[in-house]
Amino acid sequence: MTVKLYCFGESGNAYKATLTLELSGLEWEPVFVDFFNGESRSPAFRELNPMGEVPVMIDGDVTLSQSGVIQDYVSSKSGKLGGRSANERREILRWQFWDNHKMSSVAGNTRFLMNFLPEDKRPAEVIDFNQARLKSAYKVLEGELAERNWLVGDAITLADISCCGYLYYPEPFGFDRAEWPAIDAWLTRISETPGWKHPYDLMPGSPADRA
Ligand SMILES: N[C@@H](CCC(=O)N[C@@H](CS)C(=O)NCC(=O)O)C(=O)O
Repeated sequence: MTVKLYCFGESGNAYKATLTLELSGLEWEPVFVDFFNGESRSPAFRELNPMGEVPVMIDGDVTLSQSGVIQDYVSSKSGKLGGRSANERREILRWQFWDNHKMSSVAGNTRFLMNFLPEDKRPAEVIDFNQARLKSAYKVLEGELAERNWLVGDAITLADISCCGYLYYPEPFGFDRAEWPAIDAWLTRISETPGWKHPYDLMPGSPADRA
């Protein structure tokens, strides 16, 4: 059965789920959510996910939200990307929680404020505050990746896919690859994984559609 993944191209959280699906080899298809016209706030979408968030996955009678949980489901089902031991699995979870809390949520909000809000509504102080928080997160990531090729173990895992969720997007949000050499090399390594795709090539919808 084909897994359905509710997503839109601009969503780094959906990218984590779709890239995991793509690299896992499971059969899947995207279902476009018209986020910028309010679809994720509609009653129909809230039926699907009362949290009102993208991504959502449906596989037969299993419906899941939260990118990390979808990643975990896909990894369990495919036997891929989930680490080689219980210890590695816990390490992956550490990175997923850290990413969701300290990096992706701040990156996603900052990118939204800087690019998708009308210019006269962009709150400069909030953006500055968020960018300082992000810099601390990049420092953590840079420090770890200066020591090794992958966040957990010796191969790409869900941890890498979670943490890279926002880092390939071209819209500015306070991340410049050139300033972070270990992160830069790691992003290149991930993008050289067979089957890798850029978010705008993997999911429907991009800023170009709304230009
Ligand atoms: N922790 C969640 C975050 C999901 C999330 O914030 N998704 C955004 C799109 S990238 C969303 O749907 N936001 C709607 C809202 O916050 O109202 C995950 O990893 O799936």
